[in-house]
Amino acid sequence: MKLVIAIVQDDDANDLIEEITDKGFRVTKLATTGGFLKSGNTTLLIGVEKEKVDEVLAIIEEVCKERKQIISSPSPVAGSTGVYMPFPIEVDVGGANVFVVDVDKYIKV
Ligand code: 2BA
Repeated sequence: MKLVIAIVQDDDANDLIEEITDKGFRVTKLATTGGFLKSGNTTLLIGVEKEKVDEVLAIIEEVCKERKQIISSPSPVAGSTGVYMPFPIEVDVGGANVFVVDVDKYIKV
């Protein structure tokens, strides 16, 4: 048995959980905080048979793949008195950090 630990963006978490459970896997969601940005992310614990790990990794890759997104960022109008104009900027979103850990023993009592 393996434990897949996936740290993903909050925005991707629900889609990923849905996809994982639809495919018959079991998952636990933890609300976590990144040490660098000190902002929220989501850690999923997925216990899975060894031969199914690649299937789980493929789902994570599909749902969480890095992509570009246009967001609207307010920018101060030069020389104005606090008037802000939104302007579009392209940012990278998505991606996942995944650890696959050997599980010595799993019991459910
Ligand atoms: P990522 O490398 O994609 O990491 C996203 C989150 O995944 C991290 O959030 C952390 O919660 C977790 N994570 C990544 N690698 C890990 C590991 N080896 N062990 C445990 N948890 C791990 P943050 O720590 O808030 O980092 C957010 C983003 O800031 C990172 O995205 C990376 O792009 C950047 N970053 C992190 N540490 C950095 C550093 N020392 N210097 C420059 N940029 C850094």
